[in-house]
Amino acid sequence: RWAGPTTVESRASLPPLIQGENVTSDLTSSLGSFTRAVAGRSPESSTPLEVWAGLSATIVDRIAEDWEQSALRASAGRQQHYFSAEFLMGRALLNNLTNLNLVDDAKKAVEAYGQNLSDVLEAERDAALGNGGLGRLAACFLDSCATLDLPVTGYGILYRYGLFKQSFENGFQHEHPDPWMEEGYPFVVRREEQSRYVKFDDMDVRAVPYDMPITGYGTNNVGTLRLWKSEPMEEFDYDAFNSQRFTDAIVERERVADLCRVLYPNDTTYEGKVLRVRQQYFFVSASLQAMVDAYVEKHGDDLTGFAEYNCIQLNDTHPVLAIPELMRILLDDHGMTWEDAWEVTTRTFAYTNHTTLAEALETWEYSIFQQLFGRVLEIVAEIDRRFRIDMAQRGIADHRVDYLAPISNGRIHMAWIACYASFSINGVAAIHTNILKKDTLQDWYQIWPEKFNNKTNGVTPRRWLNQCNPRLARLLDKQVGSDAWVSDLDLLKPLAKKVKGKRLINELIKVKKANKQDFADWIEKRQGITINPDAAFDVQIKRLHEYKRQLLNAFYVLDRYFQIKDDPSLDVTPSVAIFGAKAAPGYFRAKAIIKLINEIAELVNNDPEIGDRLKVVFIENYNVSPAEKVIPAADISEQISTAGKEASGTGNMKFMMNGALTLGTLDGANVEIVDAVGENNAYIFGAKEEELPELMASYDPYATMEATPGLTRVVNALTDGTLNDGGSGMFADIRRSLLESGPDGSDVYYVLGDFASYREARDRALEDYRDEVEWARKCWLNICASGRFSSDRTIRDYANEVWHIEPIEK
Ligand code: 4GP
Repeated sequence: RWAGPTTVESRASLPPLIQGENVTSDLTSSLGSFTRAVAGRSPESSTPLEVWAGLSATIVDRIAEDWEQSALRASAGRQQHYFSAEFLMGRALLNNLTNLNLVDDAKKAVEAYGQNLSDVLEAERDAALGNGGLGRLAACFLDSCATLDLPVTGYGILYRYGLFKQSFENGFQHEHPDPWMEEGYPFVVRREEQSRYVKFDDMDVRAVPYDMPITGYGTNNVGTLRLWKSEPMEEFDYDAFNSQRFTDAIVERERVADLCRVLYPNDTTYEGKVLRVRQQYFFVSASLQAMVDAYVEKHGDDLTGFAEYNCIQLNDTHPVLAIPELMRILLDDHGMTWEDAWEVTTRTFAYTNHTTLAEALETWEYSIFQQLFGRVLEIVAEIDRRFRIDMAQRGIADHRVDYLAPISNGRIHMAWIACYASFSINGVAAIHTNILKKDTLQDWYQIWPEKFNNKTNGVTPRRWLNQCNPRLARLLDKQVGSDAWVSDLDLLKPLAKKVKGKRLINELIKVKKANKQDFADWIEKRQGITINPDAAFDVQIKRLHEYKRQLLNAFYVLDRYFQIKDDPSLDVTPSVAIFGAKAAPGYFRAKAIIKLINEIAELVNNDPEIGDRLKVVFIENYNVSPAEKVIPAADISEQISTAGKEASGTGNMKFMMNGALTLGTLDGANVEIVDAVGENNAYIFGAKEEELPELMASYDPYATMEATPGLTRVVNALTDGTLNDGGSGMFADIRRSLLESGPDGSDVYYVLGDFASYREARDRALEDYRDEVEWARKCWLNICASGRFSSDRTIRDYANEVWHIEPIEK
């Protein structure tokens, strides 16, 4: 097993947050007790997973009282509630140990039983309750809220199966269920007494909350993520069971359990869509009931003041049903008038959009609402009726009103409901918010410019620097003189002036080298691939989507392969192209690109003539934990989406923080990264967002391919027998998508158009990489300029400008 140092080192110089007579011996004895209780045997003979469970329970035991107190204090004033269908949390134990500064004590405690902390930490499964971007963002946000002592609670769903596990079979992606908490998960606590009932027209279910403590760094404030689980109203039909109708007795149970079974069930079928809408309603209804009950308990049954004390952020459109549901609760359960209820509702909700792709905005068939909840549909219809009157009074043309109405063409438009009812609408990077204003949400912007604001994303420097890159963290401690930068990343800014320091830069080089060696060891053990740690690690990790253009990256690799084949003595900077990506199970072309990259890896990695000059690694089952391994080891950060398509990106920020240089288009937060670090410290290429409409109007992909040296050979390799798609026709489909005209062809993501400029920029980066010291200087400047991309900054902005909440008094 890999036992590299990146997972277990901490800075012993800091006093442990939890004071005690003797932290280590306390911890050792609790670890012994909890492990024995979990495993039913001595810690010495327990498995690493059992010791993990014991240690995790020990941590929950330690923070229990702080958690209780924090919840009490938070409920005293105005609170913020973060509604999200996804929370991509990753592992919890090391994060909590680091926040509580207990890593060293835990190491000793575990060793006292002859176990190894590294193995114990590696035994934990990722809580992958999210697909990617917006789910991981939600997880970073919770970390920042806890660290900043803000009264914020997250609400979501306790999926039994998180994001599918990915395996490669013959280079093809296969999906497998991920029963992440089947073997026990101490970081969620069932709160039976807080259960609520959620009513659908065709079934009633019990919603039982499982609360997860969210520790912050350097604070005893502990926040909460509340994940709802669906359970039947009654355990099972006893009569049916008694009369030997066993199946009947459990069918209803299973139907209810289905509700929370998987993250994003396949919604290409009608049944899948019904299930998804059911999930969405389930968690927002339960969450709102709990919030309203808490309000009534404190302030009495008059709910007109609800929005003074509560604000809800809608993480994309998935929780938008909360809008009609709050209306329903206020009207039906609390007897408010429509006007009063609408006033409360429109002062409660704020909406974050995460995509510029209009086709990604959720709409649902009217009939789904009819089937699931007639009353909610009635309320949506009334919102729609009043919306139309409201718009007519504002003099908005009929066809526009029709387009923007909550109900049109037999569908319910979730984003339009969100835009109408929310007091704040934000994008997630400056360029994205501008695109929303001028394009995706332009009508709304014209009517309500004051609702629009930008909140550029951020990532938590706790997990994404302090925890995943302890070597760099120690170097920063030394330079700052303390660990204060961990909760105030702007403290790195003045360090930029040290960029000429030879000793410092040499230390940085050493840190990166050691991280790369760790990654090389890890991937060798995990997937049996040997890579040279001195080669440039060029990394693209993110969901597989055509707009993210993994294909462009793959084409570069193939082109370089052919160049070396043409001239076997070609002197190029050795590099490793590292990929990590999952494709949505029903997204054929994304899966084709995965197969393609795996085929290219086969071709390149097994050709002795290529040697160390070029290698391709595809990290199987990419998730939060593998990201923590590869990001600290990266030299080049691939952020190469078609300009205007990536709302923000957050991986780009994690790489920057860890001293990798961005190779990217002027898209999403790349724009702000370049602004922060300067053009000379990043590699920018490709068509700009404002240029693309004109370029696309006269774009001829075929002619572009032919005019770009080497490109025809690369594209032809898809179908000329160089690469084998196993008879699936996948590679021919990719080729068609680039070269054929028509709505599904024409290279809409401009892969061929940007190829030449991408190749030039990547070549230049690899050339520059040869000058180790100059390269490291650029890395240092990136690290020092990354403060703007801490999620602490983002959360402060939300707290001050949207949520209007204050840190809780301690
Ligand atoms: C993602 C965006 O694609 C990404 O650019 C952004 O950084 C992230 O949200 C967080 O804001 N969108 C999604 C999604 O995850 O499901 O639309």
